[in-house]
Amino acid sequence: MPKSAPGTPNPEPAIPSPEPRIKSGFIAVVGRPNAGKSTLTNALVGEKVSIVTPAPQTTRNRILGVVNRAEAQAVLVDTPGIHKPLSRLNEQMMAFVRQALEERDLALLIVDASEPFGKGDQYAVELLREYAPATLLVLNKIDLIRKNRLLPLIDRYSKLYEFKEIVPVSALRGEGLDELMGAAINLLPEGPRYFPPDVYTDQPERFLAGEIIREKVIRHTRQEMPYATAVLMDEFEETETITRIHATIVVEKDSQKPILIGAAGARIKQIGTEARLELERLFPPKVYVELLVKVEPHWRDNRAVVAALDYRGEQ
Ligand SMILES: Nc1nc2c(ncn2[C@@H]2O[C@H](COP(=O)(O)OP(=O)(O)O)[C@@H](O)[C@H]2O)c(=O)[nH]1
Ligand SMILES: [Mg+2]
Repeated sequence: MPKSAPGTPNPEPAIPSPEPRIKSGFIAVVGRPNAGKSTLTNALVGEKVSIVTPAPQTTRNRILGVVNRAEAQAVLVDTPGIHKPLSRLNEQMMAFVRQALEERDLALLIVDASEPFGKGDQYAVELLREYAPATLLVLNKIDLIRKNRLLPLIDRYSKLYEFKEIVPVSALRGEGLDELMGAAINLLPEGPRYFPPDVYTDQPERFLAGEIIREKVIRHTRQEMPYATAVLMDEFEETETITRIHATIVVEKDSQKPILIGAAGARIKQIGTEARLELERLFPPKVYVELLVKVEPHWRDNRAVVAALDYRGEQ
């Protein structure tokens, strides 16, 4: 606050005091593929910020979801599953995980408690050790198991890392989430609100729209063509009455094109319809979706295609 010279009456009324200090910070949400990181992020935010499918490697980016409270703001950073990178796409996905771990105030290690501890879990802990953040261990999917199966897991993880707390949850059913958020906020430093209180993600609308299309593609094709698609947004035009979306679904092989298109175009039509219905909730009142399919061999190693998937790199 500016000081006035001694004896001079202050001509201005007091400057409104700054917002009271709140707890705030960035929380890296990390773990093996399919542990439930995106489901948990969405459940904590209360909005769908990150797409979810039963297929591994659904999340390819660093997805921000903001939890706003009167006394706190937690910026959750959902990340791709921790895995050994084998392609350029995978390398970029792991770079997002590392960046989230580097920039965090706190980390959540999400574990699928219904799966036995494996190599992948060991790898996830090793990565955590490299960055050594304050971390909560989140044992997810407790709806699938008996409580007594948690103890051996807790025992195992406690020996591998010094977790601040261990919180069992079911992201799907919304169990344990208040306890988790309470524990997380407790561990956050005091700080500013990084986002206005009505903002719940930093993703541009056109990127969100592309992600929703990609979710429907994966859901309809994951058995026949795992990990093989990218969605490129060719056009995203919003007017008062309609949002027009033209997107290209990129596949790797000629043989995948008919799988995606389906008999007499039935499958691509179904994907388009499901995407449109969900998109119309985000961009009311009406959305028009046109989908093209393009074969791009080895796109996962194509620098230009992979770069186009990262909206933060877009000009
Ligand atoms: N039963 C059960 N399934 C869950 C839970 N959380 C996530 N899932 C499912 O696990 C799969 C992977 O979830 P997702 O959030 O995409 O995992 P991510 O790869 O870690 O982001 C999806 O089919 C989810 O519906 C949970 O608490 N209970
Ligand atoms: Mg995910």
